[in-house]
Amino acid sequence: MAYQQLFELETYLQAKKVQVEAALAEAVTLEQPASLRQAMEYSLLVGGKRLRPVLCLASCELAGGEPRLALPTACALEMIHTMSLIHDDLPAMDDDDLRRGRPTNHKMFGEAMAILAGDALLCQAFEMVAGRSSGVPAQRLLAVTAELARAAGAPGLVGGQVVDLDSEGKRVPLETLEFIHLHKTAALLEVSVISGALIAGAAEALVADLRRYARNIGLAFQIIDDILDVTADSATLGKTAGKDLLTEKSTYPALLGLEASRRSATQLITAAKAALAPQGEAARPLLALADFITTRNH
Ligand code: GRG
Repeated sequence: MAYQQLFELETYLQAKKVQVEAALAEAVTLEQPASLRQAMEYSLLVGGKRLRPVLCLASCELAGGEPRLALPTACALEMIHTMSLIHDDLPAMDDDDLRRGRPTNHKMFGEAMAILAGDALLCQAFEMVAGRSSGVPAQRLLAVTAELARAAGAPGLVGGQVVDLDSEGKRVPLETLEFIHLHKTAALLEVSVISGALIAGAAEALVADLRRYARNIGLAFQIIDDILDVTADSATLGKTAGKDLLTEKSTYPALLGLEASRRSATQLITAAKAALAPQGEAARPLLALADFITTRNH
């Protein structure tokens, strides 16, 4: 990527991230129980690249919408993502002590509170869309709600996580691995992109192009995540590195090797960018975000 483009992306990402962080800081309005609020905000407010909300805002903009109107949905996406990380880190699942450079939620507040803080964030996500998105036509919010529920639930993250857990300690075929990645990771990235466009009232053809873009970046994102688990250290990742090898997880690097995995990720990003070719210059932020996925180091 040219220096100028990289610089612009950093400025763009930073500006959007600041907007999202400000909205998230005000989102949890719960007063009692204070302990629950503390556990929710602990995981929601510190750290994270905020990639999903930024994708949502960028896609809303591309579709000609006002990003301000997509901000509650952007927060909802980060809430669902955060709750999935809290639950993923639990002893019953990946059993991790470190997340976003800090002790995991259950290490800080105990397992019961971590489960409940995750539950509360999931429910609040739907409230953000259905109850705090003034100015957006109800029909569009209904479509976003349905997409979000599918992406988070059994046909998305939950289903992907079930197959992921079931695959531990086994060598699964590439199709199973792709199923896991598409459900556990790509589904939420897909709805991040699609929801922004739906809020803007995008035409079906654009939604279809964005879906193709999103599925490709989603799969590439998880492949890069697998690669970083092998090549980066815990301090850079903010979570325990080398965990996949330790738990004998099937990953792209384990099945294909590092070089072939990198090639796969690059091909997917190329396909993602091709899907947005009809949008011309207006797609630049989403194209730059696609590049960011392969060049990121954490
Ligand atoms: C959603 C109802 C519901 C339940 C959750 C636990 C679970 C079911 C699913 C696990 C999903 C999971 C943890 C997938 C991994 C996705 C992934 C690559 C996360 C890392 O995302 P980054 O790098 O993290 O964007 P930051 O910290 O930057 O936000």
